[in-house]
Amino acid sequence: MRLQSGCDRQVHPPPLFLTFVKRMDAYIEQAGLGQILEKIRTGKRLSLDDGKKLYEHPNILALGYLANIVRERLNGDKTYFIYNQHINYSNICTNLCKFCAFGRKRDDQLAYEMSIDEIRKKVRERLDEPISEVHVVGGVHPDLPFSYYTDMLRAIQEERPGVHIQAFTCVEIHHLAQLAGKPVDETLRLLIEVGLGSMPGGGAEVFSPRIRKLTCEDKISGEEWLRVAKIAHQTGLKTNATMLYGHIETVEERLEHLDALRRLQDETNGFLAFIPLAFHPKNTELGIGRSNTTGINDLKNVAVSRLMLDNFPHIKAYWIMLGQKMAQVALAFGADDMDGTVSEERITHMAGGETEQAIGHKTLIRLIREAGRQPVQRDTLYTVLENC
Ligand code: V47
Repeated sequence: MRLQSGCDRQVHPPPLFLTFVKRMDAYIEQAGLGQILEKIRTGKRLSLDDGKKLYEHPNILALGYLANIVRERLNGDKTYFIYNQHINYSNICTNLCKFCAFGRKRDDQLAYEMSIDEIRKKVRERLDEPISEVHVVGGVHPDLPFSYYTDMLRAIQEERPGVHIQAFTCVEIHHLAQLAGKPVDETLRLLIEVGLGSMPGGGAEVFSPRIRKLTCEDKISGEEWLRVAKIAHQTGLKTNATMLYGHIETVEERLEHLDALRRLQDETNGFLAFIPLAFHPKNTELGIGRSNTTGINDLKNVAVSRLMLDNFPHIKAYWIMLGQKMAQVALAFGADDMDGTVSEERITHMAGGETEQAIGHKTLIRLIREAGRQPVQRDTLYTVLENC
C-alpha cells in the first residue's frame, strides 16, 4: 500500500487489506478460478487451457484481481513512462495488410517519405524536451536503399547525441537484411554500429498462418518474425512484442501467439515489454463492417497477457491505442507501463484513432497517480530516471 505523500514509502498492509484479500480469494474460488489462483500464488505457469478459461470468463474484476497479483509481484506499484518521440519515416509499403490504414502504394495521394533532412528537422524541433528515446517505424519500402536507414540512424544520433534509438520492427529488419544482402545478425551489427539501440514490437500481428493468410499474406510469417527476434536477442538487442487483437482472430490463436512469445522468452530473455494492440477498423479493408474493440475486450487482453506471459517483465497499456481513460484503468488489470509522450504517431491515427498525438509528462504522471500507482520515468531499457 502507498501513502498519500511521498513516492516510494511503503507501509505494512493493515488488517483491513488482509480481510479484503481473503474475501477476494473466496470470491475467485466461487468464480471457478481457484486452481488458477493457486498456480498464480505459487508461481506455476498457466496452461493454454487456463488462458482459454480466463478469456472466456465473464467476470472482468476476477481477471483483474489475478493479473494484479502478478503485476504487483513483478513491479509493485510502479508505473513506468518514457519521454519519447515517434518518427514514422514513410508509409510506402509493399505489404498492404488488410488491417492497416497507414501503408500506401507509392502512387497513392497519401503516400509520403521523409528525406534525411526532414527527419533531422523533426528531431531538432524537440531538442528543448528531455527526450530519451526516438522510436522509428515505417513500412516495407520497395526502393529506399540500405544507406537510407544507416544515414537516418546517424542523423538522429548527430542531432541528439546519445539518444536511444528504438527502430525497425522484425518485419523491417527482415527487409533490410535482404537490401543489405547479408544475414540478419550481420545486418543488425551494421545498424548497431550507427546507433540502433533496440527494436520495437510491431509486425507480430497474430502469428497464426490462418490469420496471416487472411489479413497480411505478403508479410513475413510468424515463424520468420520470431526468428528475427531471436537473432536480435542473440546479437544483444532487446526488443518488444505485440499482438493485434479484436478482428477475426480466435481466443485459441491469441493464446498460441502468447505461448510462442513465452517460449522464445524462456530461451533468450530478450523481450522487455509486451503491448496488446487494439484493432482500429476505420479506413481499413478488414475493418469494413467492424466496430472498435470494447473496454472489456481491451482489459481482458491486458489481464490475460499479464498472466500468460509470466516471463515478460512489463506489459504496456499503450494510451495512443487504448485511449487515456482505458489505459489508466488497465493499470489495475496487469499493465505497469503507459509508454510515453509519443508525439506525431500516424499508424493508429490513420486508422481512426481519436486520442491526442502526444501528451505531456505531467498528464501521464497525473493519470498514473490518480490510479493509485507510483509514476516512474524510465529509459528504453527500464533504467529508472526519476521516481516522480
Ligand atoms: O505493427 C497496424 C499495428 C503496429 C493497425 O514496441 C494497428 O514499444 C491497430 O507496434 N489498428 C505498430 N493496430 C505499432 C507498434 C508499437 C506501438 C507502440 C509501442 C511499441 C513498442 C510498438 O501497429 C503494427 C501493427 O501491428 N497496427 N494497423 C490498426 N488499424
